[in-house]
Amino acid sequence: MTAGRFITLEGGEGAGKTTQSVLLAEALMARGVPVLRTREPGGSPGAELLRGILLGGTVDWSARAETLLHFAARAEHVAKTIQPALEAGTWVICDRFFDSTMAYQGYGQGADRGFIAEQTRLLGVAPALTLVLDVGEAVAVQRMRQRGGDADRYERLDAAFHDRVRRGFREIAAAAPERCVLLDASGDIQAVHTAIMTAVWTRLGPDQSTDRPGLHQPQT
Ligand code: T5A
Repeated sequence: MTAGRFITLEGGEGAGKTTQSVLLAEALMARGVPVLRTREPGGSPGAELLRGILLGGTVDWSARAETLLHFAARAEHVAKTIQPALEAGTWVICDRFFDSTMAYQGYGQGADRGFIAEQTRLLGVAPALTLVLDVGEAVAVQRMRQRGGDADRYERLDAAFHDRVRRGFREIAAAAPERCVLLDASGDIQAVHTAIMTAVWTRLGPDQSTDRPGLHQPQT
């Protein structure tokens, strides 16, 4: 049994992560790759409980407590969902992971970034590839409007917060080029999907390693 591959999608609100994770999963499955799509916060029963607290609650958490709640949810998600899938040879596509904690709690809310980096190290699991979807504020606002629904605790924060989050993601991507690909996600859905398939093929295609399921060159 070959180990699966772990891919995360990151970026600010309305960047198109959910839309693109669905398309990526479909494209990989069409090539015969077993795929599990999941998300954070959440992705396992315990982590989904914490998601409700983090997104819907009214508590004004200290930045460090909020960081640890995200890492508690993540530890549960890794143990119950991500690790077993990878060990079974399934590719895991995750909508947000530890970079979101660095961007939102670290850059956005002012939590100690060294503390977040240490929690990240202690987690002991890292994606093989992180696709960081980048869009400007005007596009993000328009897409959020289009998506509809009630705004969660983070979506209600002001433009300056979301600007810090965006800067955070760009700096995270620049500091880890071996893992991250920063993509301009302001184009149409198909254009962004094509850029994602190119990144996945380039980073995780068959020439890059011998211990993964076959990934055939994308036609998109
Ligand atoms: N959080 C999370 C933290 O603070 N710390 C953490 O550690 C973690 C893990 C999660 C919140 O939690 C915070 C960050 C978040 O605020 P969520 O509900 O999971 O909340 O929110 P998001 O991940 O931000 O999901 P969104 O739906 O807001 O954004 P997506 O998934 O990036 O966007 P998507 O795909 O839903 O698209 C939005 C709309 O735009 C359209 C879609 O059809 C949809 O209507 N769209 C496009 N339109 C035109 N062109 C394109 N290229 C388009 N792509 C999508």
